[in-house]
Amino acid sequence: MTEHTSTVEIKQQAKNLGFDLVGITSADPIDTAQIEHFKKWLNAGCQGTMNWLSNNIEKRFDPALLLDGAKSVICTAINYKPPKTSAQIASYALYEDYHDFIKNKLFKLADFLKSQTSQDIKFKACVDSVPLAERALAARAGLGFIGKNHLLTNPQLGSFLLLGELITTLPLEPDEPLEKKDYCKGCSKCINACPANVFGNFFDARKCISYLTIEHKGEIDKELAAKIKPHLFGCDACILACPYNEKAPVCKSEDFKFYADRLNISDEDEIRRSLLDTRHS
Ligand code: B12
Repeated sequence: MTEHTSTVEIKQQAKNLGFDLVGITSADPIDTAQIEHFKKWLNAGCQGTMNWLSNNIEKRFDPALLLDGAKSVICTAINYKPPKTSAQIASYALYEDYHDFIKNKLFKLADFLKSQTSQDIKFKACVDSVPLAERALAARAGLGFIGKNHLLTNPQLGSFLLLGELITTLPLEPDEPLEKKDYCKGCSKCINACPANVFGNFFDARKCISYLTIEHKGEIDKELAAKIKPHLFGCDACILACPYNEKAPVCKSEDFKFYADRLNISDEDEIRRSLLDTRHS
């Protein structure tokens, strides 16, 4: 495999493996402005009790600190728009655990790359729990834009997208980000739909129902607690309000197991017991 020649095949292989979107970016650090944004967000305390977000902070901004000699990041996304949504459970949790599901596909993509070259190439597969600025990299790789709801949104596929990255020492031709324009022009539906008013200068995770029902450990403020019902695990309000998701296609993956019975769970303890092991530690 020669430098900058085989990205078409890599992308085809990624599509064959079931990824809906794939794009390539360099392993260079993310923009300084985004690094500053993240640090200010932490300083403002918006991470709440998710203390793990301030660990390994430099790695989060620089893929080469996660993999020695990293040259490229292959960014992927899986469309998980469900056939039906639940008012109680975030849509991603209606499926099998996406971390392992996506990681296995990334490992298969790495095997394909290894089979194409005699070079000794290295990889690191990242899905959610690795300290890496996934949305910033996906935007740089051309997968979509960052919407007002802070979600990586693709103009055709919307924002029911789960991200995964393969960092590699292989040098690859990078893709361009999407054309720079205001993709959310004139629309504030996500901001207005948020039951907890999280959108301001920063995304205030401390108020986010997803944070309160999945990540937060400890007492919940009474005023916030009143806003949580009917949500039991996560919240999709800012996703469901987005017009890009109205016309987006439903998840077409046959191997991403969808648990239709979770649409009908009525017992709070049952749902929390069965889903809480998917949260970060
Ligand atoms: C912590 C976390 C949370 C927290 C905090 C959310 C938040 N907005 O920060 C909580 C628990 C609340 C949460 C909730 C959800 N999460 Co979450 N979460 C993460 C995690 C682990 C880190 C996010 C982070 O760095 N936050 C810090 C803030 C400062 O980051 P930020 O606002 O995104 O800003 C960064 C970039 O977007 C960029 N940036 C900012 N502005 C702009 C503007 C432009 C133009 C550009 C190019 C870049 C850019 O710079 C910043 C620095 O990196 C990521 C996985 C990962 N490793 O990245 C998943 C992740 C963001 N979550 C994900 C999901 C699916 C969700 C939920 C939809 C789950 C649910 N239904 O309950 C909600 C959505 C909430 C929302 N609207 O953001 C997906 C999002 C996929 C997507 N399409 O964007 C991710 C990427 C996991 C994955 N691998 O798929 N999450």
